[in-house]
Formats: sequence, structure tokens, C-alpha cells
Amino acid sequence: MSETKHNWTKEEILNIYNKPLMELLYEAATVHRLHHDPNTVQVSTLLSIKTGGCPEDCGYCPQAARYHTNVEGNDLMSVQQVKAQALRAKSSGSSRVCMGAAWRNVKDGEEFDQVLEMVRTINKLDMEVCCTLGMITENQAQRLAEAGLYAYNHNLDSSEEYYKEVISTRGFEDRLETIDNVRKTNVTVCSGGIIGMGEKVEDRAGMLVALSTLNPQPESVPINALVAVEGTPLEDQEPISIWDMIRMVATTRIIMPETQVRLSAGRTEMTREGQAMCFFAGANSIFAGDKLLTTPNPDVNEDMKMFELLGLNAQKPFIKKMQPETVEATDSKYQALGEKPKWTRPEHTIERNEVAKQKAKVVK
Ligand code: SAM
Ligand code: DTB
Ligand code: SF4
Repeated sequence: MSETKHNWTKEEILNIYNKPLMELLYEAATVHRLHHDPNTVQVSTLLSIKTGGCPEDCGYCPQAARYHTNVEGNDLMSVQQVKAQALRAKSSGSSRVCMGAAWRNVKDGEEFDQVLEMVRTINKLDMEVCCTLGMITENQAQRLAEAGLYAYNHNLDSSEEYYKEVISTRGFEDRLETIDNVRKTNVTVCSGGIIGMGEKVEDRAGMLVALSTLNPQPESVPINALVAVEGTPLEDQEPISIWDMIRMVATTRIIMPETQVRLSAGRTEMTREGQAMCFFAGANSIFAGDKLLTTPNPDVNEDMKMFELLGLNAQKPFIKKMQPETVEATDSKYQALGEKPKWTRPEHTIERNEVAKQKAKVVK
């Protein structure tokens, strides 16, 4: 097996992305087979533990408080509710639960303590636990690790250049810093992005440069197709073509051979044939369950029928890395530091974000 390359350039990535499709597919499928069982796909279930009311202005996100969408906000779920949902996910074949919170960043206190308890609870069900809670400090990452977290999801979302066209309330460098904080623990990094936000192919390549030059490369890379939600600044974006998704998956597979490439948001718009091409191109993970965080996802039974049709098997947990140990709150060697980290707030103006915010004020 060849050494993983960590110095990919944008030009090299563009050359791969733009290859004649049959060559791209052949190359991606070859790399895939060298590093993974091509008939195994990891199944991960998303759980929105705290929905809506987020202070950020991410142009794609239905959970940003400043836009008017149909998302109903909820307080943080209870540990018991989370346990019940995790058990359901396990019985339908998921090996991982990913808990998402509509937070800009984690704040020390009761709510974070409750999330830590959720992590312990799911770990004890012998499932991989992932969290996506916004920006975190090193101490918060350590506390999550100690509770038994397997992965932390924090997406770069686009190229550094295009990021500024989508989000004004935090900087690309904040994302990198959180990933760096996670890297100081034994928690693996899950980081990817969204295509179909109006970015150029060069931006997709730019995002892949940022991800593939991380050393080690992320354990998993979710590739989301934008779900254009009414009321968000990106509500009028045209859906991307399946060929773009296939090219993006194949390129990700070639440049990040060991990574789990996750076919993430946008599957409701994809045919089985389209998804099969993505699996052939190296996707080996999906989000299952009829809801992502707030938007629809294919029914789990339909997904299982698709697996049967394609001869795919759901991956067992802890194949890549051992189950992390769980330390109980009472035995913890870390404590809340009550830090006030200085995450950036560029606050530059993004015209379409402003328009969506003004429209929401009128409706509200
Ligand atoms: N608040 C935390 C954060 O932003 O890091 C965690 C939750 S946030 C919803 C997680 C990711 O969901 C985002 O980084 C983005 O990639 C994805 N996402 C959000 N809205 C989306 C949409 N409409 N279409 C596709 N992906 C979306
Ligand atoms: C990721 O990359 N995609 C997931 C997960 N990580 C957290 C979220 C997709 C969200 C799609 C929009 C929604 O349902 O709100
Ligand atoms: Fe908030 Fe995350 Fe949505 Fe941005 S993507 S508005 S940070 S929930």
C-alpha cells in the first residue's frame, strides 16, 4: 500500500476532478478496493439534540435564528430521550450516532455536562459516538474524549475564499483551530463540506486541499449536497447534478484513501443508480434515518432495500479504532475551566444573508 500523500495542490486535485468520467471512476474504485471492503458501508444516525435558535449566519442553515424557516426550536434533549433514539438506531443497523447541536460554540456548564453524559450513555451501548457542537476548546475536547467520544464533526464547508461568501460570524481559521483542539485528544476528526452553494469547482478543490493536507487526514469526510431550505439565503440555489456529486466523491476517495467518505445531505434527491455510482466511486458511509437534523432523508427501510439490491453490508462499530473507554463524571480528571475563547467575528457583509435577515424581520 502506498504512503498517503499530504501535499496535494489545487491543480493536482482539479486534474483529478476533471478527468474523463470513466477514468476517474476506475481510478477511484481501484484506490477504494486497496484500502476498504467495497461491499461495506458505514451507517450513521443523526440526532439533533438541540435544534434551532442558532446565533450564527451560515447561509445554508435552516437553524440560524436570524432567518425565517419552518424549523421549530427545541431545548437540549434529555439523556433518556437520547438513549431511546440511540437504541432505535442500533436496532436498525447503525454503528454510529452523531449528535448535533445548533450552537456557535460549546459553553461550559450544565448543558455541556448533560452532553458528556449522553456521550457516556451511547458509548456504553457499544456504538461509536460523534458530536457536532460548534467550536470547542482543547479542554472541552479532552472532556469529550474522557467521556468516550469516538469522533468530532466540524466541517470546513467550502474553500477558505468561498467561506467568506457564506458565513460572516466566524472565520475559516476558527474551524481549523477547533479541528486542531480535537487533534490533541484521541478523538478522531470528521470534517467535510457542502457542494451546490454557488461555489466554483476551484472552491471544491480548495476545500479538498485544506482537508487532505491535514496530517493525519480526517477519519471521515462528509460530502453534503446543499439542501436549499426556504427562508435561508441559499434558498434559490439550483440543485447540483449527480455527476458533480460522483466527481466530488471520487476525487475525495483518491486523495484521501483511508478516509470514510460519507454520502451525506441530499440523498433524497438522488436515485438508487446515482447513489450506486457514488458507492462505486468510493463513498462508504451514509446518514440513515428519515431525518438529517431538520430536513428529510430517505426512509431507513428503503436504504436497507438499496443495500440488499447492491449487496452492501452495514459496517460493524470499532473496526478502525478500538472503543474508547468511558470515565464517569465523578472520576474525571478534567474540570470546566469557564474559558472565554476569542473566536473571530469578521462580521463582513454578505448581501444575500442580509436580504434573508431583513425578509425574516418582516415575516416575524
Ligand atoms: N452548529 C454546529 C456547526 O455548525 O459546526 C453543528 C451543526 S451544523 C448543522 C453541521 C453541518 O451541517 C454544517 O457544517 C453543514 O456542513 C451541514 N449543513 C447544515 N445545513 C445544511 C444544508 N442545508 N444542506 C447541507 N448541509 C448542511
Ligand atoms: C454533516 O456533514 N452533515 C450532517 C452532519 N454532518 C451534522 C448535517 C446535515 C444537515 C442538513 C440540514 C438539516 O437537516 O438541517
Ligand atoms: Fe448554527 Fe451550525 Fe447552523 Fe451555522 S451550521 S447556523 S453554526 S447550527
